[in-house]
Amino acid sequence: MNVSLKSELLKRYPGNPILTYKDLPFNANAVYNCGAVKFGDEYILVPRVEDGRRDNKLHIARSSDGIHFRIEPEPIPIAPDPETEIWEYHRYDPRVTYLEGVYYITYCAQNFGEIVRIGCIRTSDFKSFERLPFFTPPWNRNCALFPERIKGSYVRMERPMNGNMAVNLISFSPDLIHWGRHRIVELKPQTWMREKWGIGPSPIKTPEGWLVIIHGVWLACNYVYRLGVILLDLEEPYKVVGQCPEFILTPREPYERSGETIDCVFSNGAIPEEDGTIKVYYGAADTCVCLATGIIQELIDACR
Ligand code: M1P
Repeated sequence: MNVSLKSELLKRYPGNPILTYKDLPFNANAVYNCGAVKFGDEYILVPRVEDGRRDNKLHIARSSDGIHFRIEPEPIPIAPDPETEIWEYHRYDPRVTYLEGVYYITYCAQNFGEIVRIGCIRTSDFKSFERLPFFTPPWNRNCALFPERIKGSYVRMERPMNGNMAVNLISFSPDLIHWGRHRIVELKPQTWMREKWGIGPSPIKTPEGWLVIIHGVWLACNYVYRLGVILLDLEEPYKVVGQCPEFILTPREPYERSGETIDCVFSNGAIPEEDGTIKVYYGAADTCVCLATGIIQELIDACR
């Protein structure tokens, strides 16, 4: 039986947007898609900041309530890739994963040749950052680490691409350096995500599976980016054990429909709370940072 949701499962914070270019003390074009994590009592966002040249950098923003953030004016200092010494000039779509006592930030690294691949830095204090060698080969733009090893291996979901052709994989590693045993994520694409889809924030462990917020793209007159949710098997995470057939957030508000990219909600950061709710931070129209909240059990039930 087809059961429809009564409404989208994510509810917008009425004070959206929560971060814009006006929150920076310099000429910036936009502040959007951010990683998110709880660090002690502090909420930390890692937003994508597009400066006055439209070059993209990663910054840190801090908050005590998860709503009102103070963004640090200096970007995260990131050294060149330790093996090739390549220093990319665009860094975007950071995803933060707390793994074995360390915070890993995977991000899109794009250099002058416009080659995009995944870079990775790690930190334990959000003050100093260590860079790992390039995390993927070229042509990969969506990658998040799982927050724990599965059967002894580190795990990530990644999306290598060939133009607009993209495939989502689960890959395994013994050491966070060498990756293999790639398995395609067995998802049945829905109409609203038929062009492509990809991982959003780092997966969240629940008793019923890994809860993964995704984005999906539909081509109308333009690409329309929406959010959805799936549930992956705890032991074999390339197996989809649940999938909400409907989107859980679609561009409706003016700040989501108009901006650098029209009709776009895109999330790569979410924070589960102890009361069973989840804060989902999302970029709206590739222009500003917004907040929506949901109830974790409702998201799981919708996948079932
Ligand atoms: O412009 C929409 C999004 O496009 C890219 O996402 P994807 O590769 O998944 O289509 C990214 O540049 C993302 O930052 C952006 O919001």
